[in-house]
Amino acid sequence: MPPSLSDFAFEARIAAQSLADSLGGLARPTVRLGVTGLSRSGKTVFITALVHALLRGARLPVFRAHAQGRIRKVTLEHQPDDAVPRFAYEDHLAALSGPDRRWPESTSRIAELRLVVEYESATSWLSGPRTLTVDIVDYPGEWLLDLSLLSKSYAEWSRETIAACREGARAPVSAAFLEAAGGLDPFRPADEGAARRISDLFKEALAAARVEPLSFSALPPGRFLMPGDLAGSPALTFAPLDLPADGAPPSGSLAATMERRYEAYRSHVVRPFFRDHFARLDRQIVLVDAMAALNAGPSAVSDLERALDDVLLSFRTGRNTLLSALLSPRIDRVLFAATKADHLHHSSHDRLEAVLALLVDRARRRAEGLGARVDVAALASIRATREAQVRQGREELSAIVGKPLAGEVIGGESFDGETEAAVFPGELPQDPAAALASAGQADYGLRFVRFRPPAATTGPDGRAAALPHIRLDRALEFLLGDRLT
Ligand SMILES: Nc1nc2c(ncn2[C@@H]2O[C@H](COP(=O)(O)OP(=O)(O)O)[C@@H](O)[C@H]2O)c(=O)[nH]1
Ligand SMILES: [Mg+2]
Repeated sequence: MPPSLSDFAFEARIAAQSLADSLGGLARPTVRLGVTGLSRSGKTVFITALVHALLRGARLPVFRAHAQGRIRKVTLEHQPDDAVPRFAYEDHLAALSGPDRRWPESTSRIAELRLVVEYESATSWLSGPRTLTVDIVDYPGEWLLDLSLLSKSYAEWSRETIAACREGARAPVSAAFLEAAGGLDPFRPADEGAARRISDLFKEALAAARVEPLSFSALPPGRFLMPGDLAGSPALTFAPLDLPADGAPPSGSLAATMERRYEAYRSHVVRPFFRDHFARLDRQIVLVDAMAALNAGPSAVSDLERALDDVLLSFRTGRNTLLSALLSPRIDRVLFAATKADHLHHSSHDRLEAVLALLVDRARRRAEGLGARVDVAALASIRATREAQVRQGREELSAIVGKPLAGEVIGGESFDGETEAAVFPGELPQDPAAALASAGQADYGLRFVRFRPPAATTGPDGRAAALPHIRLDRALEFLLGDRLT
């Protein structure tokens, strides 16, 4: 599609915002760090753990500024954007470190938190302490995948989406929607009830494809799964239709209504998110529940790969548009992180990292061609397990030990949330390609149990002590290290 006048106006606003941000950044060095990932990928836990580790001075050997003792003080400050909810750090930490050790409540909105890091420069001891302001922006990955809609007309999106619904594993969960869509004539007028019904069926089909056992990732429109504050509005009440190959929809027809709403969704939901939040990020971490996709099987894996590809594509959209290209590129580092690595024995952590590297390989080469640094890591923001060797007959097996959440079932035994269990999580194959190829096979043997957060310990001052993690310091070094030299 050729750029329209409104595209230029849109880019001009992004450019103006970018300029305002960078002028502000001159006065006070600031990094806007985006934390994203699909629902349940671990964003809330990651941010809580990261902030806690910095505030409490956890063990972070790979995070150099910290390991070298150059970080003097870290404080929370008022965030710059009054219209964005504050990330409820204190509440989430209280849940994790309270007496009943719960994982934080899940959230479906954007949130922001400002950290101020006072540090000593590694190079010039004379210049005195410096400060780096870190604005953390937590937003649903579902919304990020919406950026692919900006370059698609309603007709194109309809065609693609209907085709995807008919395909393979998604067909059964899309059956009710497809049947209802097949019974509608898109070029005939339709009432609001019919529009709502077909939209609801479409949303149900998306939701069913997202969860186990399918675990698909790339399912825009993102607000259909994560509506934020917009649930029920007309901009969220549309669906793809099986459109005739040619001819514009007559005015007043169902297709015309759907097209108008699709446009409203793009202009009132996708573009403002892109302009006000996404285009202003400097650094980005994308959390990926790679193990869920591996468990679900090959179509979930290839869908995850496509989603990751789309994610990196949107970073390019952010940097290469006409006017923003005149300003310095914004996102210059992207870290893809496979979360919940504490579900695997440490012998598999590097293998998990290799699997993720393979998944983002294509997208990564493209992004690097554009000057952004891309890295991958397998981490656990909070480590809920420890490792043990367990003898079974004559074999020594590597197990992980933790308290399964109440209601979890292992081998027919149901857990109460208080009893410890040793779990044999299975091993990822050494060759990442083999891991992807064998995804979802029964003999593959990856088994996951949800564990309770680790026992809370309190420091001498009575406050929650540092939480155990896996490679959180690596993520910090990649995302912030160069800004603290
Ligand atoms: N064992 C373990 N579980 C985690 C970790 N991070 C997240 N989880 C689990 O994943 C769930 C979803 O995490 P959350 O941060 O709320 O995901 P969000 O929807 O992306 O914000 C949590 O309730 C935990 O059960 C981790 O580091 N270790
Ligand atoms: Mg969350």
